Amino acid sequence: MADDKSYKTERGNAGERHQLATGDTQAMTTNFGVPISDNQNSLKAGARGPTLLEDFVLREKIFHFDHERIPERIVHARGSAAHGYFECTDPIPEISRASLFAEKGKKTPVFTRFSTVAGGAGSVDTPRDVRGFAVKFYTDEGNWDLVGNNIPVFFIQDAIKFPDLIHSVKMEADRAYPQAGSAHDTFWDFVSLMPETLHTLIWAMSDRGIPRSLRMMEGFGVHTFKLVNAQGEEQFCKFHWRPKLGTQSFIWDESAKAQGADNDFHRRDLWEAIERGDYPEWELALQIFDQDLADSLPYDVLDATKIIPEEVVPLRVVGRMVLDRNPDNFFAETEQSAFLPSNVVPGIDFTDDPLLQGRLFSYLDTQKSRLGTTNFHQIPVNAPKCPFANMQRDGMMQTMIFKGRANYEPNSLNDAGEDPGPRPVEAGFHTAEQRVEGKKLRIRPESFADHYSQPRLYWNSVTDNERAHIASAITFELSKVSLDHVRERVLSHLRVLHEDLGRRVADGLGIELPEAAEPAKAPIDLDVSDALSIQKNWPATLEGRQIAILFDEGSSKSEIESLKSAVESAGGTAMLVAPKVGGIPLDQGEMTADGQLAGSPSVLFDAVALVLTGDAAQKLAKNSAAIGFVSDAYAHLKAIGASEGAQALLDKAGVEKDDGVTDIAGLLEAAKLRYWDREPKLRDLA
Ligand code: HDE
Repeated sequence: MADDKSYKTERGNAGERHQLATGDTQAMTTNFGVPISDNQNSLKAGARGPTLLEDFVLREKIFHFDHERIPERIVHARGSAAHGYFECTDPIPEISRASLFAEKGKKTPVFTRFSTVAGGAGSVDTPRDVRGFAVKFYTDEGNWDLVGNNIPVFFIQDAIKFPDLIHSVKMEADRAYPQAGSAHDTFWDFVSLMPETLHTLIWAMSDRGIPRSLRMMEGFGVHTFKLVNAQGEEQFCKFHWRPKLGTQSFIWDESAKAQGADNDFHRRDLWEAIERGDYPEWELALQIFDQDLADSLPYDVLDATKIIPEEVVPLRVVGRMVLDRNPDNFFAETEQSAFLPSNVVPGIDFTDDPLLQGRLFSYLDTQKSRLGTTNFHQIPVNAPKCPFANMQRDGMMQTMIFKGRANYEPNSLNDAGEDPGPRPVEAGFHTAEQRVEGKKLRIRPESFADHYSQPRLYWNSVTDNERAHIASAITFELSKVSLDHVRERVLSHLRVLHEDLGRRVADGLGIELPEAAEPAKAPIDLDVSDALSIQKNWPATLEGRQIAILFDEGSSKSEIESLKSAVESAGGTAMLVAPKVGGIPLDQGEMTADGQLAGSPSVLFDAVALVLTGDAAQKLAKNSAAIGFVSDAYAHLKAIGASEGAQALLDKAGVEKDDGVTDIAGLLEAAKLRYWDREPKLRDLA
């Protein structure tokens, strides 16, 4: 066989060549700017011969590819982010001199990343987990990173326990499963040995652990921080993000099925909302209080396992965050973004919360192993948008070219007419003054000892249905635990938290309720806080909701079109679903669908409409995807609006009439809610 013959495809075996001049910005080049003439074939000795080491085009391309991945975050590896702005709506210069709070209407750019905690970067979006809620404010006095979660408390009180907590929840060390889930021995072993985890645990086991959308989650700074004004006066502060769309959640079966239907459910939802101009929005609200108030509370404000109920210290809304731009490049921006709780600006300061103090070290440190260089602050997403200058020099991947000799401070090079470089300024960051004295001790303060009162407060504050979800979630997770003594120890704590919870989980598992644990400090009953419940505060709105309209041959075109436009004018989105996506003949003309029935199950939507003729419904009553579409919508407590013809499908799916099951006209109202009362008819809850 001749070794210099090549075959010709339509475009030629060298792929498409463009008539571009060398140096044109569209010309493909190597990383060093050498124009590339052929991006299809490596350089060989003869057409079928060995590839030559000399091929710098091939070697550079493969070399770069081989090193494309960087270590994923040890926690919060899976995340999605967007750009936007913070707008101050109620300035608070008397409380904080932070520039973003200075004037009404002032806008500060932000980059916000949401994440799950336990799963790897390629894991799914909807497991039961805490969600990260990290906001980088590019203020004009430097970057402030508010690195929070969607749950206002944390599992542990002291940073020294963090590696243990995370080791226990991540996939088990020998078998490398489960991925992205807490329903396994090691996690429950750890939490049962550390009752301080109980408060966050009950939040995570509630519907807070399965948010419907990243756009429908609250966010919390978790720790108590300090705000400092220009006179140096300080107050304590807890930060809250409140979603404009209200806090909404899945129910467990739905979130588990959403995972199968769409791994990227939350990521896609965020991306698409921003692309269609439906910008997610949150209010920033502050709980501001002083030392006297802190001293009056029956818990310690430095303990990150405690909230201060809104009823005790009300929220003051100071601004809003709008996310209005998707990243241009996931890796460059979302993956390389580095959030550091140690990034504070003048006007914001830390407290002695021992969890926060540990975080101040960890986040800077982790960037070196993740991004590989101390110069990670020069990556565009991490760089401040205000000028920055100091005497730090060199290091791997240095991109800044410093001029002159001034790389130390103080210097007197200006006396010789040279540029002396940056100097510290009086208006710079001053740490809030605080008297510190005491013995060096490796202990927990006694004021951190009560681990049961606040989880009991949570249990007492939510609705009956939410309580049933909590008890069922714990029952489910413990059913996956294989070690009897671990289950028993969990139950012994749940009994102290609330006898009812312990009993319901024991019943759900079918095991005896063990002796109650002996708390270090006896719990007290705190006043119920309605703000803690999702269901008590569920917004009756179509805004942000996705409605599926299932149709088939012969469906009424006008009914579909008028429903779609009514949903959209109420701020929702409507997606057309049919057995086939191509043109489907209707009563008049034809229509294409946005999604095929088998690939668009109802878990992807908040409510469903069935615009079907009697014949179509008869046919679909024999189609498992159609039956599942309806029976899942019903089981997930969603509104179902059905045309008269759809009855055969409703019957087959076992749908019984209730407030959430209406005709098409009634759906617009019904779709604003979920039907919690339906649930006890459908499944056994603990
Ligand atoms: Fe984190 N955490 N964390 N964490 N955390 C990280 O930093 C850590 C804690 C949170 O979207 C890591 O850059 C310690 C509380 C979010 O990039 C790491 C302790 C809260 C994100 C780290 C905590 C959080 C992280 C991994 C106990 C809520 C994702 C990658 C002392 C207030 C940020 C990274 C993003 C990420 C350490 C506890 C929230 C390893 C040691 C409490 C939202 O540095």
